[in-house]
Amino acid sequence: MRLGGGEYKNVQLLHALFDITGDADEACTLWRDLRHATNPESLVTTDISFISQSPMEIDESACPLDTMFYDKYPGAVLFDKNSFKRHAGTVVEPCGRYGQVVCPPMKKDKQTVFYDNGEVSFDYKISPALQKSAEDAAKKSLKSIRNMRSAFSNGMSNALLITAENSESGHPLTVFGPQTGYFSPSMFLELSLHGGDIHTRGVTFTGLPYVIIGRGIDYAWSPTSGGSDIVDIRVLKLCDPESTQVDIGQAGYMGGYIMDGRCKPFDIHNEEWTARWNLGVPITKDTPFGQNFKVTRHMIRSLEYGPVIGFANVDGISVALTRQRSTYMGELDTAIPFMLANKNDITDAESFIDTFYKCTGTFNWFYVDNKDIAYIHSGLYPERAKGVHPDLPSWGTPAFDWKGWLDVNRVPHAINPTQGYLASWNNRPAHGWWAADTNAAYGSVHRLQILSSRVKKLLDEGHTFTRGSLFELLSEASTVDLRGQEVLPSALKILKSGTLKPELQTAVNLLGTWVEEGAMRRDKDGDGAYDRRDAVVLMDSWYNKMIDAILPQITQIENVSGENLSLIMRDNTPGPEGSAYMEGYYGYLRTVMDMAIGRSKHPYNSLKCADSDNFEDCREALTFSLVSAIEELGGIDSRNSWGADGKIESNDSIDHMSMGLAGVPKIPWVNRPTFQQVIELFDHR
Ligand SMILES: [Ca+2]
Ligand SMILES: [Ca+2]
Repeated sequence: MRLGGGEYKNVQLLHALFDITGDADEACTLWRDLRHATNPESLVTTDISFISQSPMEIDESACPLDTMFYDKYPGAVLFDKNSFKRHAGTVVEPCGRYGQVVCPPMKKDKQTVFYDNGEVSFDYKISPALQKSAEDAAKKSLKSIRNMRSAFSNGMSNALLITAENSESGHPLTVFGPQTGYFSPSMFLELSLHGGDIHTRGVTFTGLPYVIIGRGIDYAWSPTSGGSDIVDIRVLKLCDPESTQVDIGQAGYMGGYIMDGRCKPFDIHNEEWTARWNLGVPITKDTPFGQNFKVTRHMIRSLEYGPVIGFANVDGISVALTRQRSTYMGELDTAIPFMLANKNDITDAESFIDTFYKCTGTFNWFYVDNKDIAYIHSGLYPERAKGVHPDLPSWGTPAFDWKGWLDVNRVPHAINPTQGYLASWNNRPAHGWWAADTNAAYGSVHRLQILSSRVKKLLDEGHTFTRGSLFELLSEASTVDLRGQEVLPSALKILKSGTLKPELQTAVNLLGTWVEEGAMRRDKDGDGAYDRRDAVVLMDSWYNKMIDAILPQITQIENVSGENLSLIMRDNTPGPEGSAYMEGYYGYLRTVMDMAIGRSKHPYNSLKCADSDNFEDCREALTFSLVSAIEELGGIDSRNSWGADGKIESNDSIDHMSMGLAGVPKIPWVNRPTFQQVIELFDHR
C-alpha cells in the first residue's frame, strides 16, 4: 500500500506530459485525470464527507507547470526536468569471484550461514540425490522468505459490517479480516489471553504480547490497510550549490544543508561489509547459490527531514530531496490501542474510535458490539503548512514544517451509517479525503464494488442479513473478476451499439453471459476448469490489448526514457498470494468508455477513449483490440479448447509458502482475508 512519499514522481510525470502535449494546461488536466486525487465517483467506506487530508483546501485547477502556481503555493517545489537523480543509500554488488570486487571484511554481527562456489556444499559426503533434495529445500525456503517479505509490504484486507436494523436478529453483523498472504504453517498465531484485567481472543504474530486482531468480552475489531499520506518529500538547499550531480554520484556528497540561514552538516553514515550468502538471498540468474555480496551503505540524513532519497536541480541549483515520515521513531506508539483493547478498556463505539485514533499507522479499523458498528481511519496525519501542496515536494524550511497532527474529528470515522453498512477493501476512506500524493487507485472502479454492489442489491430488495447470508456474500465476492464486473459491461455496450460480424457477436454473447452470471473465476463443479473458462481466457487475452487500443494517452507514459511514469500498474491479477484487483487501469477504462456512451457521471477533462471525441473511433479501437485477442487465441471456433492446458487455473491458484518441513497442496484462487471473524454479539456489559 502507498503511504505517500512519491511527490517526486508527480514532478517527473508533469514534465513528461508537458513534453508529450506541448502545453502546460493540457499536461496538468491530464495529470489530474490520472491522479484521481478526489475523484467524486470513487468508492468510499463512509458516506460522510471529510475535508481533504491537509491542507484543508486544495485548488485542483492550479497547475504546477504554471509559474502563478507558486504565488499560491510558495512551499511547493517543481525541480528541473531530467534533473532528479536517485541516491542509493545502500548499494549491493557481487564480490569475491573472478571479475568481481574484493569482499570487504565480515562484520561480526552480520555473519550468517552460507554456501560456497555457487552450489550447496557440505563438508561430508552425501549422495547426489540427497544433495539435490537439500538444494530444492533451500530454494523453496528462499522463495518463502521472499514472498513473506512481499506479503507484509502490502497489507490487504476487507471488512463488511451490517447495522442492527438490517440484521434478522436486530444485532449488528460482521465478517472481517486481514489479507496477509498464505503460509504453512500460518504466520498468525491464534491466541486466547485471560488473566489480571486482560480478556481477549484473536490473532497475533509470534512474540507479540497482545492480540492485534480479535475480540474482547463483548466487542470485536479488525483492520484493513489505510494507505493515506504520512510521508512527504522535502527539498533542502545545499550549502555548496556548486556541487554537481557527478560529485554526488561518484564521490558521495559530504556537505551540508541550509537551516535557519546557516550551514548544517548532514548526518552521514558510511560503512561497508560482506553479506555472505544465506537463505534470505533470492536466487536469480545474477545471484546463484553461494554468491557473497559487498554491501556499501552511504546514508545521508538530515535531523529534521529524514534521509536523502535523491538530488535534483531547482532553477539550475543543486538541492537534496529527503523523505519525512510522520511515524519515524514513533512506531512503538502504535501498540497502545492494542493494549487497551486487550484490557477491555473499550466499552462502546465512541471509546473505540478514541482509542484506535491513537494508532499511528495508516489503517481502517472496524468495530462491532451488540448494538453498534463503527469505523475510524487511523494514522499520524500531518497538519501541513499553508503554502504547501500535498502532491508536490515541499521546501525543507521551518516556514513549511508540519504544524501538528489532525485531530480525531478531522479523520474519517463513522458510527451506524445511514446506508446500512460499512465496507472496506483498501479503498478511499471518505469523499473529499485527498488520496496520498501518488495513489491513483481511487478512480471510478475499485474492488470494493465487488462487495458494495452485492450488499446494496440485497438491501434494496429488503433483505435482512444473517451470519449465513453475509458470509455467503463474502464467499461469492471472493471469486469475482473485477474487470468482468465493472469494465466489461461498458465495453460490451459499445460493441453492441452497431452491427457485428458473426465471430464478434459470438464473443460478445459469451462475455455477456459471463458478466450476467457474476464474472466469476470459479470452478464450482470441481472438474479442474473454470466454469466459464472460455470467457475468462478471452478476458485475460483482451485486457492488455484493450488498454493499448483505447488508452494511448497513458501507454505513452509507460516508457519515458526507459522509465514507467504511470502512477498505477495496469492490472493486479490473481496469483499465489490470493489478493487481487487492488489497483489497475480499471477506472480509467470504464470512465473513458462511459464518456463515449455519454453516461459518465464524472467525466475526465482530458483523458478520453482512443484519445478522440468521436464515438466511432472509440468503438473501432475497441473492436480492433477484441479481434486481435480472438485471433491470438486461434479464432472463436476453437473456443472449446481455449485454456485446455489448465494454465489459467494453475496460475491463479494460491500457493502456501512453506516455512517448515511440510507444505500443503495449492488451493483454488480466492480473494478474501486469511483470518476471518464472523461476529454477531447478543449482550453487552
Ligand atoms: Ca506526501
Ligand atoms: Ca468447472
